[in-house]
Amino acid sequence: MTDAPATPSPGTPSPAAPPPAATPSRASALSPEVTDRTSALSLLARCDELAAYSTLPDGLIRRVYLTDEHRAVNALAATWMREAGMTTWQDAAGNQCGRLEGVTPGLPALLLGSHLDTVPSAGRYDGILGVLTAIAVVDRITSAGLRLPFAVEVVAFGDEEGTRFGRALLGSRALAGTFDDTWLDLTDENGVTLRDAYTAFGLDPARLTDAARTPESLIGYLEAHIEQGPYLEEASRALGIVSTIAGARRFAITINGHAGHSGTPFYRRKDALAGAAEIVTMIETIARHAGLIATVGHLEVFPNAVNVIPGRVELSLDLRGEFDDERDQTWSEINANIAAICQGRDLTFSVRQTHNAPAVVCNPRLREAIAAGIASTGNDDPDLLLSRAGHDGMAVADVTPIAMLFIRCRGGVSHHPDEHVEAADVAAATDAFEQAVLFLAAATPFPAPTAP
Ligand code: HGY
Ligand code: MN
Ligand code: MN
Repeated sequence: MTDAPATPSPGTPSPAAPPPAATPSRASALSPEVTDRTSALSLLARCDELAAYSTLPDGLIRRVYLTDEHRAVNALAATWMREAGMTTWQDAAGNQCGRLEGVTPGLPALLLGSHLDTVPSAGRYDGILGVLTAIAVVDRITSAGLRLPFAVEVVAFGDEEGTRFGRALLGSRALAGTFDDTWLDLTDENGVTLRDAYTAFGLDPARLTDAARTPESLIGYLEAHIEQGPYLEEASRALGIVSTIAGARRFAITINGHAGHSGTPFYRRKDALAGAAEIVTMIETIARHAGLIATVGHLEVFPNAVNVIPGRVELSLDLRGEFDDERDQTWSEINANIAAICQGRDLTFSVRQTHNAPAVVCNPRLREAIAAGIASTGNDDPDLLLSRAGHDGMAVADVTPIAMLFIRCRGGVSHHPDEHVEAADVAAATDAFEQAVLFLAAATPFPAPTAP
């Protein structure tokens, strides 16, 4: 599958070709074959094809980092990238990359991308549609014979969801150069370390830094993604622009009580689950009041028997907000209330932070490009939306400016097999994303021709 060096090498500069028109008429320039390959129906068919790579039976989708399914979807994405005129390689962290050179080889790149991994029982568009939209845009640029004043790269990230190792954004952190080597000791549900998983996948955990990009080699990152709303649907709009990606903190919280016989009277109990239940509703109340989002999505009860008082409960907390200081203030309040609830019930507790991603504000210039792209599809005055979901862009923002295009999805439903997008919205998104790239191209000076 790897058919090019891990890092694209700048070739010999060739004389600059004449710059393309700022807004070329794509429709007239594309061959029918490419028009078909980059149509909404083709993109949706590719989503269906990728959905088949899953570890779950009965058509359910679960595809996680550094597995056979990951390898297979990378290979498929690489094939489509090459068909679109890109050279391809899998980077040192297992991200599948493709590159279309600009007017001269070796120019800084505009990255387009999203992720190919999924949560358990996932939909087929979260992340995946963004990768396919990016490939389609490059396909159209290649087919129209355009040479841009920058290279365009597509990155299909291997891990955004963090489903396998409990830590999100591993692929995009590696690309941004912010991968922390202590994460190599993380384990999956079978006790396999991330270090061993890299080795089994054919990657060298000691060479992860090879995946890191430099700010100088990039001009920005654009990502198209289903909205996971339902704000676009409620506003009857197909497309929107992301203002900020909410910052998220995640915690593993353990409540300790005392297990015992279910005949024990209430006044003698230290019931960890009763305390946890109070904590879950307290978290909801505080987060609602603060205007933030909080989710307790994972709960384990020990020993988990019908006639035994729960002696220990482990629960997760995912807390998100637009402003980091508000979110941190809310966490302090939640933490103080956990302490008060535990004290009132004679329980003890411990907290471990498992994830901390600051909120990321999208870059105004790149946002303007997305707005121009949306306007070109006739969807004027698009909504500016806070993304409550996390995205690869959060990590990529550490190395280059980012912006995002949101695509309406039915009912805002995501992380569920019912995830659904309309073909007309996918068509509009592909056109808008293409025009956003061309808008940036028109606004970027061409490199001075190099003397032969
Ligand atoms: O958890 C999230 O927000 C994202 O879907 N990974
Ligand atoms: Mn997701
Ligand atoms: Mn996603």
